[in-house]
Amino acid sequence: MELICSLTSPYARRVRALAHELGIQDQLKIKVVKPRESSDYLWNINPIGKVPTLRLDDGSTIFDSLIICDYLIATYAQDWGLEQQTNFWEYRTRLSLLNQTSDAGSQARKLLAQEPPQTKAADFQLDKVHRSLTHLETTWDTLETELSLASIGLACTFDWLLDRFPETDWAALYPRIGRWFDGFKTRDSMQKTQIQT
Ligand SMILES: N[C@@H](CCC(=O)N[C@@H](CS)C(=O)NCC(=O)O)C(=O)O
Repeated sequence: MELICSLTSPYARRVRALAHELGIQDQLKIKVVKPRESSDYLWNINPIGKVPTLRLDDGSTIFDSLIICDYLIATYAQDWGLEQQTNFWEYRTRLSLLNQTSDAGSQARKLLAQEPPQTKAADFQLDKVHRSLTHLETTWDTLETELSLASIGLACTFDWLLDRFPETDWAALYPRIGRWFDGFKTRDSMQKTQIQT
């Protein structure tokens, strides 16, 4: 199967890191595209044109990142990451929150890149990121002991924020997440999927 992705996307990194955790990274052929440029290859198989997109060997396609991860877990390691989840809906909501935190961060970047920078609108998006990290920092009881799609998702999102907003001291603002991330980032799955800038 082929993972169509960019090497800067926190969403695609989540899939790549999960593949490492499941030990199936060699089964994913990585095809790098630039989703913001015209790409018939991507657009023909994913009308929304976003990465990551997974193309299966039978030609069918799966997107977005959470669905791709669900597919990989269901196919290769049913129940992986669920063992510590006492509340399934809380877990799924956390996954969605992490996705939307990346959405808000990415929206803020786009607004700041405009000429002139749309700082007020960007701050509105960044406030969402801060509220989300505060929520995760204060409510995620099993963060330090958990290995799940949610912890991979937080690591990928947090690392992306560190990279894209270096002027913010994220680890000082969110010390619990910062301490946890210092350990989590040494995992093979994180080391082998570092974001390329
Ligand atoms: N909800 C999607 C978000 C994916 C996403 O926004 N990917 C960005 C790259 S980081 C993209 O492809 N952007 C191109 C576009 O917006 O057209 C997922 O989880 O896969």
